Amino acid sequence: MSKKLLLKNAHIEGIRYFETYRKHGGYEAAEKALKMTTDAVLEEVKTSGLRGRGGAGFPTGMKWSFLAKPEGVPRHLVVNADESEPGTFKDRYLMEFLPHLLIEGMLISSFVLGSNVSYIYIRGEYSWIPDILEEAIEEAKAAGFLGKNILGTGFDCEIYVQRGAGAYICGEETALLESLEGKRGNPRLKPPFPAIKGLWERPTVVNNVETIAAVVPIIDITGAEYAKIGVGRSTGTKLISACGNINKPGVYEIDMTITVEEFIYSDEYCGGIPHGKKLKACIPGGSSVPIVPANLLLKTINGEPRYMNYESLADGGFATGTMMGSGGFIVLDEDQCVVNHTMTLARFYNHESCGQCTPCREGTGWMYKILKKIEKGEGKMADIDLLWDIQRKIEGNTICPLGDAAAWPVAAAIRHFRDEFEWHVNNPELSQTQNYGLANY
Ligand code: L3W
Repeated sequence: MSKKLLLKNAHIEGIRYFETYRKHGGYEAAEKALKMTTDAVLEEVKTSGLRGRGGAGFPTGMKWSFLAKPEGVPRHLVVNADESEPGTFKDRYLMEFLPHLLIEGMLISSFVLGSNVSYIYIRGEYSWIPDILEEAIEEAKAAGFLGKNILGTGFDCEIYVQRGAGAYICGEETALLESLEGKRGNPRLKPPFPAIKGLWERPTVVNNVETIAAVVPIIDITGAEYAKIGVGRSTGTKLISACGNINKPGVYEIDMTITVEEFIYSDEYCGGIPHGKKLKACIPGGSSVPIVPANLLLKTINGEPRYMNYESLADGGFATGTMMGSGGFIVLDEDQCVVNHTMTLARFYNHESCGQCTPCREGTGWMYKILKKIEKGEGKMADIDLLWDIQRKIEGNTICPLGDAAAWPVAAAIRHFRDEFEWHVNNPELSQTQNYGLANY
């Protein structure tokens, strides 16, 4: 059974409220941290090996140590709660059920970073959550854990919640900052990174909700103990939002030593595939990461079991591996059609492209049109090669990773499931009424 650090108290009735949260040890990590020096707390986070939980897996302690500290310039912590990646819904769970865990993590992180004004930027579609967060902020303030001179340390901190307006691109950190400044959410060129020039050109750390929440158990049990959980550079626990063709969709906290097979089939997690169907493929890290067929999902190319961690999921590179990403675990059974699935994603990325970069603006629409044609049985073999060519010309040629995110699912689908694309081309009549999965198993 995986160790629980973030969700250990999630089942307690009323844990959303300050009084109950406090009764179960809430804000004790903040009390401990605010008695330490900021350098000592930073050291704990570095020792923990915590990596960004939003998708990139960048070491959190290293990001914090990059924060510029020019004299007299305010610095900010911005929590990225714009969770819009298809298949990803773990931050929603944390904010809805454990808002004080996020607020406490923000207090500790703001203290280390010297941020007196910190923000939560939340996707507009999570329309009911800002009220929950604002209520928690008010409660924390009333108890002296936010506001002026917190716990008599002389440290001041305010937290504000800002709602987005429904654009996926605003989950990209620089687009998020543009939006937070009141502008259209177009990504900025990096460098300079936000740690140097972020919100209103001030040094800013942008971290995912789960990353900041994880700071609480790190301080609680110490960075060294946190680093003992998991394996290699995949330390601590990770939230996985599991969906698709599984018996028990939901949010699971795993330590990163379990195998993919155990995660899909064990009753503790996904509980297997409904109606005894066969596993066809999985996208383990949210829609942006490459789809992997069952044979490469359960085992690596060397025949080793594949584990639910950053390194094992990526083993073999894009040719045979995938990515941990945001932990949005999407399972496809034998009845699903990869062409149809890829087309749906292509439509999403085309709709969400901000339009700044030509390869993404034009390429995502072009890919969607070709995929639609193939899926309807109106495609030619040459269209499959054209699709491959277009995705290659998008990848790496855009300001932000949305271009890559649109290209990778197409590349992986063609690489691993070319036979399905060819089936649609070779069976135009069947394509109009059936999908590949149902017709071939
Ligand atoms: C200072 C340097 N800071 C890097 C910082 C940088 C950022 C972090 C990671 O994309 C991925 C994307 C999606 N000095 C620095 C530095 N940093 N070098 O480190 O940076 P980067 O560029 O590797 O990634 P990113 O731009 O943050 C995120 C993938 O995640 N993804 C996304 C899922 C989306 C959600 C969602 O909707 N919530 O989870 C899923 O896989 O494709 O590749 O902070 O500033 N020298």
